[in-house]
Amino acid sequence: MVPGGRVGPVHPARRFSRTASAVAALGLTLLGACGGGPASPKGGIDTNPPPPVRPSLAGTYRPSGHAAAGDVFVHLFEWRWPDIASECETHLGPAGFKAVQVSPPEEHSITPNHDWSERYQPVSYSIDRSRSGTRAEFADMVNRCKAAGVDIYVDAVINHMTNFPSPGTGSNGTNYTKYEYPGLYTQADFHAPCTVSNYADAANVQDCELFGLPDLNTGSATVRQKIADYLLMLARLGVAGFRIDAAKHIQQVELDKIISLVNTTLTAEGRPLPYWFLEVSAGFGEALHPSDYFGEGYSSGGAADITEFIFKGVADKFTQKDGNQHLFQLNPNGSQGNQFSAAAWGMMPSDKAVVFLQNHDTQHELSNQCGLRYANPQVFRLANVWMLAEPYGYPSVLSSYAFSCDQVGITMGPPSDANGWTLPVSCASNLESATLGQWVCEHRDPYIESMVRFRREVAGTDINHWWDNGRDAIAFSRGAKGLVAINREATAVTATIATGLSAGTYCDILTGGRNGAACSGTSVTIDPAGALTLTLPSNSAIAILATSKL
Ligand SMILES: [Ca+2]
Repeated sequence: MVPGGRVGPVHPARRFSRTASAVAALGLTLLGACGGGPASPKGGIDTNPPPPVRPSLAGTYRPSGHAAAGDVFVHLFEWRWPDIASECETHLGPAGFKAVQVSPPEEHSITPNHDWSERYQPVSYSIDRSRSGTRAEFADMVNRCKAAGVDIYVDAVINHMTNFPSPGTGSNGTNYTKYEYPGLYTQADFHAPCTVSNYADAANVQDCELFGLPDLNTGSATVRQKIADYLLMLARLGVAGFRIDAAKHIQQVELDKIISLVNTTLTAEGRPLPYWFLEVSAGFGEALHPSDYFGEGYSSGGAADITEFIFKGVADKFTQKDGNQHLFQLNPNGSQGNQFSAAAWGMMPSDKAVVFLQNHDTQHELSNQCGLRYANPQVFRLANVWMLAEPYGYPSVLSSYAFSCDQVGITMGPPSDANGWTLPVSCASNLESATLGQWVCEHRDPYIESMVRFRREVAGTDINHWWDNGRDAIAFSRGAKGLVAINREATAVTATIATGLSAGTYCDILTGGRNGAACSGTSVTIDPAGALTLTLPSNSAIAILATSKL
C-alpha cells in the first residue's frame, strides 16, 4: 500500500479491464437512447449534439514483411542491458530470433515497492540511468545484439508522463511533479486534466488521462518534436524498432505526424527506417479500432504493425476453457465456429498483426488468472508450438520472471536489490523449476527456441494436410517444408496422417533434431505414399522439417 490508500501506482497494465468499462458505458448510452421508445431518426429533433469531428487517417499501409519472413521476436521483460547483450550472443542470435523488445529505457519514476509499472511512468527522455542500466550499457547492447543478428525494439512510452509519486525523483535524479518536468515539459504541454472513462468517445480516450497519468498534448508541434527527438536519439544509437505503448490513447493523425518526423529525418540522414508496432486493442462498442491506425507511417515511407489481442484467445483452446474449447477448432478451414482465420475471429490481416499468447500486460491480469503462462508448463509449451507453427502474424514471445498471480504478486517488480535496482539475470533451468522471484526465461525452453527456426524455414507456405481427431489432437504440414503434431488429450493418440513431406526418416526438432547421421531425440518415418503413422503421448508434440530429415 502507498500513502493515500491506493494500491500501487496506476498503470496501463490495468487497461484491459477497461473493455468492460467501455461496454458498461455503451450500455448506459443505449439504455438512454431506447428509454423514450423506438429509436428513429424520423420526425424527431436530435437533442444530442454531433460529436466534434476528429481527423482520421487513411487506412492504406505497406506490410512490414515480418509475417511473410517467418520472423519471431522476444520481449525480455525488465532485463538489464548487459544481460540482453549476452543473451543475443549466446541464445537469441543462434536460435534465429529477429529482435528483442526491451523495457522502456527512459528515466522513470521510483515507487516505494519498485513494482514493474515504474518503467511506464516517464520522468525524462534521458537513458542515462534506468533500472535496466546506463546509457553506455544500452549502446553496447544495441551494438552487440546487432552483431549477433538481433535487432532491438524499444518500448516507447510517449502518451503520458508520471502521476506517482508526485513530487518525486526519477531514476536518473530528476526532480519532477505530475505536470512539471525540468527542461522537458511544463503544464502547458499537457491536455487539460480529465479522466479516460468512456471508450465510446474518441476524444475522451485520446485526450484525457489514462489512469490519472498526465496526458501529453500531442496536438502541439513542440510536444511532437520532443517525442520525435527522443525516438531519433534511440534510432541513431541503432535501435531498429519501436513499440508505441498506449497508441490508442494518442490521436491517430498526431501519432502519424510523430512517426513522420522520425521517418523523414532518418531518411534525410541516410539511415534505415525503424519498424513500428502499435499497442491498439479492439473492444466492443469502442470509438477507436485497430483499423483506425492502419495507415500510421505510410505517408513517410514506413510500416507499422499493430498488436492483435484477439489472438490470445488461442490459449483458451489449449486450456480447454469451459470444457467446450478444443484444438480441432484451430483448423483454418474448419466449419463455422470451429475455424481459426482472420475472418472467423475478426482479426486484422496477417501482414498487419503482432501476435502473442501473453504480453506483459495480459500476464498480470488478475481477472484472467494471469492467462496461460509458465506456471502451466506443458500446456504453455504446446500453445507456443502451435503459435510458431501456423503462419498468422508476427509472433512475440514474452520472457519474464516468476510471480504469484494475486493482488500483490501482479505488481511485483523484477528480481532487485534493496534499492530497487534490477539484479543480473540467472535463468531457471526449466519452466517447471522456476520459483517466485526467479527469471523464468521462457524463450530458452527447447520447444519454443526450436520453433523459431521452424517458422523461418517454412515461411511462404500455407497449412495443408490438416488432421484432427475431432477434439484435442491435431497435425498439419507447412507446404513440403515442415509438419507439426500436437496431442493435448489426456491419453496417448495413435493415427496415420497424410503429409506434404517426402518419404524418409525425420528427427523431431523439439527433442534435439538431427545430429549428423542420427537424431538426438525422437524420430518418425514418412512412408512412400507420404503418410505418417505416429503415437503421441498425452500433452506432447513433435515438429519436423525437410532439413531435419536423415
Ligand atoms: Ca493521449
